[in-house]
Amino acid sequence: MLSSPVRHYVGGVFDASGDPIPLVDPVNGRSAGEVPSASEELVDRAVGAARDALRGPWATWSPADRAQVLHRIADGIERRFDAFVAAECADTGKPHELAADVDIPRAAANFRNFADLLAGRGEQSWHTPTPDGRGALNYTVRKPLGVVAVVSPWNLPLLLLTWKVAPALATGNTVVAKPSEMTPSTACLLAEVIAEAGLPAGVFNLVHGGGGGAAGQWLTEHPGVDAVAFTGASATGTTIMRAAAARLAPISFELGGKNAGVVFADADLEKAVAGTVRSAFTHSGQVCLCTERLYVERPIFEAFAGRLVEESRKLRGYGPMISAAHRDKVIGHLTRAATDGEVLAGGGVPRFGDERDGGFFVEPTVLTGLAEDHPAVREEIFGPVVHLAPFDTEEEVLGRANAGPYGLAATVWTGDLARAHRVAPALDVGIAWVNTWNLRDLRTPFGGVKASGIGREGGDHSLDFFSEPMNVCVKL
Ligand code: NAD
Ligand code: 6OD
Repeated sequence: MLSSPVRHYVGGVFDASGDPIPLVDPVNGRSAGEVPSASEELVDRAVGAARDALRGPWATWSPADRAQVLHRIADGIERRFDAFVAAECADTGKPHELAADVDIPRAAANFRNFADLLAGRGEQSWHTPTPDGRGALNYTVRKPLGVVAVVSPWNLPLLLLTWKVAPALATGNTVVAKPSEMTPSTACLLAEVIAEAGLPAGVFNLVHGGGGGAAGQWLTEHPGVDAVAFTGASATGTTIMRAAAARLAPISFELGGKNAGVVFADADLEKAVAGTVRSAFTHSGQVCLCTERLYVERPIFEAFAGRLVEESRKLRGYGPMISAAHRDKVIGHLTRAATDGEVLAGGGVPRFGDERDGGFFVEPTVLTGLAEDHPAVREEIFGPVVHLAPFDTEEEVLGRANAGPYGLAATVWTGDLARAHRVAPALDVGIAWVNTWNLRDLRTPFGGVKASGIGREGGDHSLDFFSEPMNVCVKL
């Protein structure tokens, strides 16, 4: 929970101006305060503050100085750990252990990871022969892009915001961040931590508000913004890309998915079931990496489906959808799926007999029997829903898994090592997990193909995106 109202942070000053947008507690549907909507003038001021800060003392900070401040920010998050966890749970309704075990530790780890990586980054040089025999020395320096806009979604609010803010600061940029209007609180706490960590005023700025026709649009269209790092829906990516194209600003996009899983008959059935419970139902399916369609080799289809249904019915303590509108969208998919196919488990709104009946919950749901072009099999649902289908051959399942507009992540469950190495790289995705799901090493490339994203984040990929190499050639 926040001890003060949700505030913007511009040029080193906190500010709660702007028309209020109501916040709703997704657990019970009750009012949960409000978030101020930044005016266009405030967004302009935030970009101006970020531009000014590029010419201030920040420009003289060495990579080691920047690494130190990133560690101080991580320390600050850890010091106020409980407040961050409470704020993330209040905004999203997610279970306490999810925020405490994943979101908030990962936010601190994001800062430490990029601080540590800075220490290992070198510059390249070449000795170049010249006709006079004396040669030339070429060397590259990496420069920040300038003012970076970071626009982030509601599902993993602090994790995804810091995943971009940390490398942007590590490479010497200044930042204007805009979190989702539904989940502003941890970003606000982060601004407090950043202020305490001693970053010069204007290096990190935070504005709140909506997307189209509001802060998100004004920020991404702003001529003073040099690059846009965005995580969110693919359709929003198209809009932002158009805005960035007008001034040829670089973009980094992490977008939607319709992730497939493949379970071969030689897999360890119990591990595949347990892994699928995690991959389909973590955060009630509101993680971009969640498995929404699962192909199971025919000889084990019935056994696998039976066990998955059993385990999904045992799930307790799961969180709600982020909003009534999102719950209604998910339920709309389930209603249509029930007519066109079969609901093996869940399929509706649970009844708890307590305040949660006013919230936005959906039962963990297992579907089967839908055609590959059915909306519930083709479109991103972003809820606790997985569709099971049998398959017969490796070639066939690769064709089905690789169909459709998205290509973010996939899982493969098999006991055959050669098959694992054959199938995983043949999947049309940015990230494939074999016999696990969402096991992360922050140095590895993260991102999607097709409508799931543009560019890669993680490790050097992020540091490369947020900086530009420049070559200096010195005649000797
Ligand atoms: P969204 O695209 O609606 O919103 C994301 C952010 O963009 C919010 O801050 C929003 O205010 C802003 N925004 C919306 N319209 C805008 C516009 N016209 N101009 C500028 N900014 C705008 O997405 P969401 O509903 O918050 O998040 C869910 C989506 O995000 C899902 O599709 C999910 O798959 C995707 N996602 C992807 C990843 C990934 O790593 N690939 C991670 C998390 C979420
Ligand atoms: O783990 C990550 O780095 C990451 N970007 C996760 C994204 C999850 C999407 O909801």
